[in-house]
Amino acid sequence: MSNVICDLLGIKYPIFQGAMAWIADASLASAVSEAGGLGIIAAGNAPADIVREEIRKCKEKTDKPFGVNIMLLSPFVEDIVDLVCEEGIKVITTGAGDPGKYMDKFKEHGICVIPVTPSVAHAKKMEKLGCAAVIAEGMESGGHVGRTTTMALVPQVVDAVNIPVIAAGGIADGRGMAAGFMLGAKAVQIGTRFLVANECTVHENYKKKVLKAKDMDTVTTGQITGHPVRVLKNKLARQFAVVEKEEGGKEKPDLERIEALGRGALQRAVKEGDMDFGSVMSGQIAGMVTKEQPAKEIIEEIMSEFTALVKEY
Ligand code: TUI
Repeated sequence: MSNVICDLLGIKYPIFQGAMAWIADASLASAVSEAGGLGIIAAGNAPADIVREEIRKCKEKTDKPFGVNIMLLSPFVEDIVDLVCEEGIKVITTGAGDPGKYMDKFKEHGICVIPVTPSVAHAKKMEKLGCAAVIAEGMESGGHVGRTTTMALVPQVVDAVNIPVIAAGGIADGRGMAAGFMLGAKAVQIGTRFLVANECTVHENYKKKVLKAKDMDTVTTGQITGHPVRVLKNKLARQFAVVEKEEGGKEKPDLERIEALGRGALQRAVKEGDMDFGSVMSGQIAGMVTKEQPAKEIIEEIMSEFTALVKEY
């Protein structure tokens, strides 16, 4: 079966692995790429040396295409842009901003740029910049989120642009994938389900918390900073709620006090397994993620459910 995203990127299945900061490393990305999806290494806010090491490891583990996600709020963004060019990365996704400043450089290096987009206006801008496709990510996702749901965002972005759209946010099985395609997407991006892949190196406590989570267990923190982040409820999330309420009631909220709560919190959860005061980023679909499996099994299960629902894609 032919699919525009598979043809563009040279992959077997139109499934991207979500680029989870400090989590999506060479181990997970190479397993997803080996299984026929697009594995993506998350640069997050890691320095270039760490990301370079993951890129090199990934090249050793697979000869299939894989991508790198550039988180545009990273203090190391310029170094990461140089790095992906030097390393000959063929496809990058971007998150949390506008990659416009770097487009000439990406084009010079023949890199296919696929930004995450939270809105129609942003998606149109990305098309004008010469991006190959966009990932329309609904607020069901884990981590840094926009304000519109996947159900409402995807068809509006599909209608607004002429480049292919990848649906993300709240997708974890073949039904979600089929729904994305019904809305006009040509591929899907899945994060939360890959958190519990065998090859995912996130702390065991993190995996357990995702596996135990129910439908109502996520909240967004940091709303008033303009960078809301979806996480599983814990003591840190409650602290955020208290501090945000206090600061929200002031004429001049101390946003630094809120930013400070989040600083280093993702690594605390991912590396140390601190489920009380770590930031346990996860999508709303966590309640449906109930077993740890190899990435290949996850992809094959999703594809077999999807193809049974949609005979042609
Ligand atoms: O980037 C993500 N998810 C992330 S990044 C991350 S690391 C982080 N940690 C703490 C605070 C902030 C980030 C954890 N999760 N997803 C992609 C995404 N991009 N979601 C939303 C957006 C987005 C938002 C605004 C993309 C573009 C955008 O444009 C605004 C503008 O006007 O440029």
